[in-house]
Amino acid sequence: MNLLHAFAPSLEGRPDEPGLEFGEQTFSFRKIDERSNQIAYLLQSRGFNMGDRLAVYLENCPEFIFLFLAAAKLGVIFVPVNILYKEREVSHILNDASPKAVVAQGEVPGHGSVWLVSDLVREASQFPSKPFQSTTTGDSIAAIVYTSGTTGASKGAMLTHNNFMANGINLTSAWQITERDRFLLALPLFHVHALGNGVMIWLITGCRMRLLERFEHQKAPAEFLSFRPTLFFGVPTIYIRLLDQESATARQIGVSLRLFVCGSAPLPAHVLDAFRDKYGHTILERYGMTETLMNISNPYFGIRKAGTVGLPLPGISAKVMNEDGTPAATGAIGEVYIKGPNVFAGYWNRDEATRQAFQDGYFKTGDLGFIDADGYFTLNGRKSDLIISGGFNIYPREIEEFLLEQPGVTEAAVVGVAHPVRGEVPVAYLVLSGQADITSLEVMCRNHLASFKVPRAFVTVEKLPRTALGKVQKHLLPKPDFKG
Ligand code: MCA
Ligand code: AMP
Repeated sequence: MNLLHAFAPSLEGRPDEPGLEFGEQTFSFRKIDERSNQIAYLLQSRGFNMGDRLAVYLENCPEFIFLFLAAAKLGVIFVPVNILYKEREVSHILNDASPKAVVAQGEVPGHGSVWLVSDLVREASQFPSKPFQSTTTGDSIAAIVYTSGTTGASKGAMLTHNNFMANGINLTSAWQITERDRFLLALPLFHVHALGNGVMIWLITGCRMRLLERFEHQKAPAEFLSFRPTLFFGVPTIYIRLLDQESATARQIGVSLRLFVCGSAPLPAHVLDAFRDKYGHTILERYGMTETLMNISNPYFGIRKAGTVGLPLPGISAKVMNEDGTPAATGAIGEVYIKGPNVFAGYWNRDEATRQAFQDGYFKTGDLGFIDADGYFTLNGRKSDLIISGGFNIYPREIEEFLLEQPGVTEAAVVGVAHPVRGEVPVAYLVLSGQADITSLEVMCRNHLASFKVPRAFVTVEKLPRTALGKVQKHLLPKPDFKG
C-alpha cells in the first residue's frame, strides 16, 4: 500500500466535497487528484523516474500539495526546502539531494535553473487528468526532509510512504479527526509538522482544510472567525501570539474549535493555563521529530498534563535510557529512545550517521526526558545545544562556523537565550581582532543565514570562558534579557 491508498477515501470517495481552500480558491478532492495526475504525467514526460528527487522551494500554496501528491504517485522523492534559507543553506541541500529539478515561485538563492511553478502549472494543464497508475510501495521513500545538523551541515531524513501513513492514521485516531472537521493550517509545508501531520490527517479523513500562506498574528483572528475551524495545529510561539487577542475575540474563536494541538518546541505551562482561561480549551501537547514524525502525545480523552508531552502513541515503543545503556528508573532523566513504524529509513547518503543514530533497533532522539509514575513523558532539553526559536531549529555550531569564517573573528560562541515569544533566540559572543565590527557582521549574517538564525544580540568579550580542556562554558556567558 502507498500513500494514495490511504488518501483514496478522500480523493476518490468524496470527489465533490470542497477539500482545500486557499485565498479565494477552492478545490474539490476530485480537482486535487486531477491536478496531481496532470503534474505526475508532466514529470514523467520530463524523464522523472522512481527514486529521482524533486526539490521544492515554495511558500505555502496549493501547488505544493499537488506536487507532493504527484511525486508520491510517480515514486519520485519530494525534497521540501525551507524558504527562509539563503544561498549557503540551500546549496548544501541541493548538492546533497541532487534533485532533477527545483520548483520555486521565483529565484532560488545560489541556484541557476529553476522550474517556475507558474510555468509548471501551465505545462501541466496540457496533460491528461485521468488516474495515474502508481507502482509505489509502502517502503518507497516519499520525502527527504532536511534537519538542522549537529555538525553544521544538515542531514536528509528519508521518510517512507509507510512512515507518513503510520503517523497520519495514528493521529487521526488518537485525536478523533473525522471528515466533519474543519482544519486551519498556517504552518510552513516544508516542515513535517505541516506536511507529515497536517496534510496527512486532512487527506486521510477528507475533512476541509483552509491553508494560509503563513501565520501572521495580526491577520490570524480574522481567519479563525471567517473559516470557523474545529481543528488547529501550532507551535508555542503561535499560541503565545494568540494570547494577545481580546477576551471576547478569543471566546468567539474558541466556540467553533474542538481541538488545539501544540508541538515542535516546549509549551510553557503558564501559556497552557492562560490559553485555557482565554479560549476555553486545554491545548493538547505532543512530541515529534523530523526523523520519527510523531512519537508521544497527551490524550484526547483523559488528562492533558501541563509540561508533559503525554504517552507513547499506539504502536510506538518509547523508553528513557541511561548513558550506560540501562533503562532509567521512573522519574530519572535519560535519553528518549523510539521504535515504531513511524521511524525513518535513515539519513540520505550518510550510512555512518544512520548507524550511529540507532541502538538495538531504537532511534536515539538526543532528547532528554523522564517518565512519571503514570507513564507520561516530560522532556528536559537536549543532549546537544540545539536552540528552538519560533519552532525552527538552530544548531549553534552552524552559526559559530559561519562567524569564524568572517575576517577579524577569532572566537565565537552562540547560545540560546530565553525569549518570551519565540521560546529562545540565538545570541553570539565574539572575541574580535581590530578589523571586525559588529554592524558588518550582522549584515553578513542577515545576507547568508535564514532570518531565524541571525543572532538577536552580538556581545563582544575579551575571551570566552573555557574549561581546563578548552571547552567553552556557555552557561557562564552573561545573558541579555529579552522583553519580547
Ligand atoms: C517566520 N518567518 C517567516 C515565516 N515564518 N517568513 C516567511 N514565511 C514564513 N512562513 C520569519 C519572518 O520573516 C521574521 O523574520 C521571523 O521569521 C518572525 O516572524 P514574525 O512575523 O514576527 O512571526 P512570529 O509571530 O514570531 O511567528 C513566527 C512563526 C514561525 C509563525 C511562529 O516561526 C513559524 O511558522 N514557525 C513554525 C515552524 C515549524 O513549523 N516548525 C516545525 C518543525 P525577521 O525576524 O527577520 O523579521 S518540524 C518539528 O519540529 C517536529 C517534527 C515537530 O515536533 O513538529
Ligand atoms: P525537528 O528536528 O525540526 O524535527 O525538531 C525536533 C525536535 O523538536 C525534537 O527533537 C525536540 O527537541 C523538539 N520538540 C518537538 N516537540 C516538542 C515538544 N512538545 N516539547 C519539547 N520539544 C519538542
